[in-house]
Amino acid sequence: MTHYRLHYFPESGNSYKLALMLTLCGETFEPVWTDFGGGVTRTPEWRARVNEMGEIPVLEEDGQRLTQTAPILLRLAERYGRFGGTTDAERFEILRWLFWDNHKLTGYMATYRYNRAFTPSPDPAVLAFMKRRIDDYLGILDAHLREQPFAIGDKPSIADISMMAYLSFPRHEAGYDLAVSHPAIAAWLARMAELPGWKAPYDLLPGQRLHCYV
Ligand SMILES: N[C@@H](CCC(=O)N[C@@H](CS)C(=O)NCC(=O)O)C(=O)O
Repeated sequence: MTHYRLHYFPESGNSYKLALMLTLCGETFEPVWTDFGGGVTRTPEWRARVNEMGEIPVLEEDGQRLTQTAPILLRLAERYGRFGGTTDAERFEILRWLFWDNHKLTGYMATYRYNRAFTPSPDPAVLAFMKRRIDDYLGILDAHLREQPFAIGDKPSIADISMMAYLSFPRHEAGYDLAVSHPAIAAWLARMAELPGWKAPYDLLPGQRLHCYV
């Protein structure tokens, strides 16, 4: 049986992607709370010892350290035979949405939410720039989900797990009331929350939290 250790901090949606995937696959993991707010991931020691890319999350599998959620999700999907699609066409679609999520939706939403909620005086111009981008991405995702229940059709996949992560935190953090602004996304999040074993981010990622300014 694989022993998983997840290096995380509670506000990290990227960590939630892996915690949720493991949980939905019936696995447990040892939580390794990391002082992201205190800057530990910026230290040369942490980068040398844990992740040269300076990023959370890191998933240890029996001591082997893995980083980057997309390839990790693909690996877990293959290992557990869950959420990975069954045809070449589905696997292509999963990759397509995973890349889009990493580059666009998560890429901007994670930075926007962190700046907006967890830094003391964010630059309003920077926030406005990022929000314009996110509004576009949420519109794209909402339109996609008006046509189908999940990212790649009628079954949930790791593309859904990846894209939903940052949209699953309490709404005051990013400031979007998705039920009002993007109802197809809100309905999709509700469908995902019905999966057996589903848990909300702060229930899966315990420990000391960052100060929230909003
Ligand atoms: N593409 C990476 C993104 C990881 C990431 O950006 N993590 C954030 C915390 S949730 C981080 O460590 N950011 C540090 C930085 O950008 O300097 C993944 O999917 O694992």
